Amino acid sequence: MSSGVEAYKEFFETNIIPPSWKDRSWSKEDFRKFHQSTVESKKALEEWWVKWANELFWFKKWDKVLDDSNPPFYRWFVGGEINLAYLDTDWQIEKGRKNKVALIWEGEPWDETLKQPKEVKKFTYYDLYRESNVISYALKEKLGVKKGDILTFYLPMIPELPFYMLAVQRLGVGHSIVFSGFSAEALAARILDSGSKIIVTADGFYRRGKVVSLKPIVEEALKICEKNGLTIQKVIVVKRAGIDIPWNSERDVWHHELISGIPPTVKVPAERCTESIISHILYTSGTTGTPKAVQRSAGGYAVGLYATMKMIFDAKDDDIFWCTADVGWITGHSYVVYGPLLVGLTTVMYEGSPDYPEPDRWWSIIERYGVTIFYTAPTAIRMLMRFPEDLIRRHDLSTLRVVHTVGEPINPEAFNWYYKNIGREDVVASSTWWMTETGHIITGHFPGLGKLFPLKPGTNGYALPGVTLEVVDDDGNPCPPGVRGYFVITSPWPGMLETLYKNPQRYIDAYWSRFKGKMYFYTGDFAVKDQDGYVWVLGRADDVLKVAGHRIGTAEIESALIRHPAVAESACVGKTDPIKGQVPVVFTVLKKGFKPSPEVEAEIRKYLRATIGPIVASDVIITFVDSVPKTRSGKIMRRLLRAVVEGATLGDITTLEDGVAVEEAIKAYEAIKTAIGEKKG
Ligand code: 6R9
Repeated sequence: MSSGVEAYKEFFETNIIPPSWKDRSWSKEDFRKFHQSTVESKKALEEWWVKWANELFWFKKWDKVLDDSNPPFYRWFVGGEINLAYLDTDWQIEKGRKNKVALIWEGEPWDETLKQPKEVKKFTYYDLYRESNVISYALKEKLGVKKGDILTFYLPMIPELPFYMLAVQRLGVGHSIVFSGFSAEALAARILDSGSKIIVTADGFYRRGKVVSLKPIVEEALKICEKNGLTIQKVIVVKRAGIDIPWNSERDVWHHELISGIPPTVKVPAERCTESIISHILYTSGTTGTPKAVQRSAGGYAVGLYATMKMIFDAKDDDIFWCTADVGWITGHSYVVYGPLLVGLTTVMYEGSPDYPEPDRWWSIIERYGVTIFYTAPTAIRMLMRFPEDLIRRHDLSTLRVVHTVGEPINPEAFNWYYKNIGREDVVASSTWWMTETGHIITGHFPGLGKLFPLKPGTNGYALPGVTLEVVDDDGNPCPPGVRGYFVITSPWPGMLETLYKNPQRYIDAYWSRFKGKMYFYTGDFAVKDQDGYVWVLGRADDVLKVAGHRIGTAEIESALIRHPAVAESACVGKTDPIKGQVPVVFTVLKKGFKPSPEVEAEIRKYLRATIGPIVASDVIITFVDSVPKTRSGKIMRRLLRAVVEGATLGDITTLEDGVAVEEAIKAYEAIKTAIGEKKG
């Protein structure tokens, strides 16, 4: 095989529906050559993605595959007209999937007598099409929503969330989904930044056997918006929990009332969306106190999702696909909703917690629907690993053939447990690396690859064909195998973010300015490549944590804490946790007049719950200190604090901080050790 282009042709011809894990025959050399060709030739890279793009339905094909004339503002499939809702419903119906189940939804409440969930709803592609058309109609005709608007969804895991997502896509309207575990303040900040005038929420939902109410949080958030000059036009409320909620009759409308009277057969034409139309924005944490909104359009995103559904998950027509992520995060956007529907699968959505009523709920779901492809997070695996394996053996998991993970590094022990107990050592399994910014999976082991590149527990495998990656040093030069460096993506890929919403400068600064003279996308992660070319992502290189799979910046926690009346100063770092991956530790200095006590601690925790949200607040470790160690120029000695919480020895830490004398580091180390020791004592 001479050129990369030929290699990709062969790969493509034999892999459009990739053969299973076991019976692949294409060679390692071809694969490597193809990869090399995409690094060396823009043409080969573009041709590869065009092959995938040609598989999709476009109202009008693109004029240009990749516009890279104004980096880093890359644009894919320029001039192409596409619609995500059309692809996910209309197009599937055209392909004969009208009566196929598109979505299986299971509510959390459990019937103890019948030993089954109390509510299961199944929606065919036609149902999905009708439900979303009715909503599109209501939004357009009753509320005047139009192309280019952005709506905020603060919804739990209920079917109306995908309905609304598809409804706005149909209109060429963007969504900004805020994870329902976020607090009123976090929600308000996101609404204010996006300028959304319409919010879609629910009265409440079920979690661990309890009703969690959402509407009061929205109410509080809207007060904050009001104070900041943003008046919300409409709050649409889905009735899920049937609980009493605060109500503003001028502003609020029940979802069922909004759509009442609209014929179920109503059809709203799908808008033709070019790369200039925002399909969604999604807030994610960075290294400052303010979250940033990743922005992308539909075309490139759809191509990336389609390709990864086929390549990584080996999607076949009869697959039942279950990604356990919350739709409020990118993993849920891409692999609960848009991706699986794009390839015509049945996607499963579960409302509640994995351990309710017992820790075998997930395994029962796999059995109940015959799930064939399962996608989850290491933190959940580590949590479920603690329970007796009998809980798994009670259920028939033999339908599973692909089981991947995402969200954080997976330790070999957890991987092996997952592969053995859930995958029965007879599946494709890997840790797929990607992020909110990439839109879709970037690395992973995939069907057809296993024979060429044997699985190694804990690795992230290879870059997806068509994606070029590197592990580099401070100057942007490749690190030799086995040497830790910064993980970068060296050329544009289709699902990439296009900018940060209303903040192009931050987009340049946060992602594209790390390596002088090189247009590399800086992921913020540390990684190593091994001798065989496998990537191992080790964790974040910046001040961003992954707490039970949830991404949160230490600066966000600090900037929330500093507003608490008792707090003079704080420094937050991550600590390794055997289940959650990481937990935040905050070194807190109290103001004069306040003394460390369990009451103050509880008060601060409550405050974090209100400002950031319950997920992070319940895991945070609060440590009171008299001062936080700083360099002479006033910077917090974060690396030292990190080392201290990880139990490093004095010898390890003296060289850690730039510009800090050894004696200073020792002094700071001892002071902080004493402070922690006293607390423990
Ligand atoms: C999809 C998602 C992104 C960060 C990323 C990295 C970590 C994700 C990983 C992984 C090791 C994997 N991460 N997948 N680390 N192995 N398979 O999680 O998006 O929430 O934006 O987080 O998650 O640190 O930079 P997001």
